[in-house]
Amino acid sequence: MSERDGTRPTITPNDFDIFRPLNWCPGCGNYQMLSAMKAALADLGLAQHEFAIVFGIGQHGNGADFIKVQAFHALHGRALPTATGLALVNPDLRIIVQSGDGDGYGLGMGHFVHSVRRNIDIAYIGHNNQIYGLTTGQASPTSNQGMKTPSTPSGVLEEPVNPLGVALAEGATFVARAFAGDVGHMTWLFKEAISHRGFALVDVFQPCVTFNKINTFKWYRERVYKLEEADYEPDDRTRAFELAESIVHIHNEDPPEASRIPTGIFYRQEGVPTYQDGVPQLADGPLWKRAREPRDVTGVLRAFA
Ligand SMILES: Cc1ncc(C[n+]2csc(CCOP(=O)(O)OP(=O)(O)O)c2C)c(N)n1
Ligand code: SF4
Repeated sequence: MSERDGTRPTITPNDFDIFRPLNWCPGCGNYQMLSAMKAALADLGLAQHEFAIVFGIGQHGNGADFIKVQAFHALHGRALPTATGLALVNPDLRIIVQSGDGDGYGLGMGHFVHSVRRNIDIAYIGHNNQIYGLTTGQASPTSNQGMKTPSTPSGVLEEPVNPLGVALAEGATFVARAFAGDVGHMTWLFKEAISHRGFALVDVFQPCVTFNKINTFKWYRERVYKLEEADYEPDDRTRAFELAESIVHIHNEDPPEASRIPTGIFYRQEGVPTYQDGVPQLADGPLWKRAREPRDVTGVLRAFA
């Protein structure tokens, strides 16, 4: 079977395997996220040349070495600008970004805000372990208020960043949250986000079993519930914002019944033009297809000699 004769090859999650040792700690939530991504890509039937994944810097970013796809490991906090470049050169590619809470909502927060308001066609997967994993456990922008870490020995002073609220405020057209302990649900959300036209956020609570001893699998499991099972329709931005806002004020010591965490699709809006749709330079097709003739740039170079 081949795409040339009109059929598509069957793709399985194992097609994305790389046979090299993974260096995440045993039990890290990143493993489930990797499995869910492979399952989502296989279910979508995307051939490897049809998409690319850009990773940030952090434990999550090591995923670039653990999945057989066109993967890029961007500078710290710069996964989105790198992905935006790819998306503009080849709008036919499906672009996925995987970034950590420190990488994406700290150093990369400016890029996050502007990518959302552009509605650039990118699926953004946040590895939100509420801690800096790679640099051994400092507080991150999403660490809960009061949390004691090596960088905040008397407790985090400020309220955490609200990635879903920021995305909604900036006009995001797909906003969702997943829990790494539920691979089936997470796979479905990844598929929905990758299929969505426009900026799609899936913020994933991904336990760091080594440096975050508070927001553990057990801690999340006692609190998460699914919006699809709670008679919730993701079509009202104000309601979605209220829901996103309710989670920010959770304190780690709050009992499970007082700190319910919704997962699923908070908000979805179809049919909004993407950034790529409006870029005049793309009106005649992808840039890479038009750059066929070698160009003489010696004159330009001479100007800088
Ligand atoms: C410009 C710059 N500043 C700081 C660092 C150090 N650094 C590397 S990863 C990281 C935090 C990663 O945290 P997060 O994004 O939450 O990823 P995780 O490791 O938890 O997956 C930091 C501060 C760096 N590599 N580059
Ligand atoms: S330090 Fe935390 S985020 Fe990094 S691999 Fe270990 S468990 Fe995962």
